[in-house]
Amino acid sequence: MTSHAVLAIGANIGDRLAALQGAIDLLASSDGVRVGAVSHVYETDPVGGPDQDDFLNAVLIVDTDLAPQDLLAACQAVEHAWHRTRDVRWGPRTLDIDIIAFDEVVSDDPDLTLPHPRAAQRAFVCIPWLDADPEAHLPIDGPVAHLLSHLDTEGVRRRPDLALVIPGAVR
Ligand code: A4P
Ligand code: MG
Repeated sequence: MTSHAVLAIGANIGDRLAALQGAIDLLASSDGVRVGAVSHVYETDPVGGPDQDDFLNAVLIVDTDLAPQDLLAACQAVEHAWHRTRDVRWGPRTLDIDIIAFDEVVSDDPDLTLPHPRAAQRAFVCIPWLDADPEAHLPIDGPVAHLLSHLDTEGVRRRPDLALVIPGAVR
């Protein structure tokens, strides 16, 4: 059975655009994962954590034959490939991949909480998600466009000079 998942990707160390594009390339080549849509790229003020550099953030829509835990494992393998270390919660990272939503699954499992518990409060997730899917909605919380109307969007700036591509897609 094919499921529909929403992934948020972010980086704030090193070559941030290369990390985001690398995430897309590696996910697209992962068994059971097809990247269907990708958002614009945004430069974003860091939210939470220590004093740190700005992030680049984007959102991907994927179709997958994997179970949620297996998709998380695939995402973590891609993070690992980018030498992601986990030193400080919410701290700087070469690449972070979060599963924002997986079909209509709702789970409070700390290893994979669905939908992502902070997605509805984060403009750096909601703005790119609407690029990739203008009809986006979160299980429980509802339409993302409505959620976004209540969020401070000042720290999220589109980078029209940067773009991400889906491997093999005709542009
Ligand atoms: N986990 C539970 N649910 C999920 C899920 N839906 N997706 C578990 C992915 N992972 C999930 O994640 C910690 C644990 O969360 C994992 O072991 C997984 O089993 P992590 O990636 O190791 O650590 P983290 O990313 O530091 O923590 P967390 O809680 O995912 O952080 P957030 O809330 O994602 O915040 N500011 C800007 N501007 N842009 C950003 O991208 N990101 C963060 C990270 C903070 N501030 C930011 C940004
Ligand atoms: Mg994370």
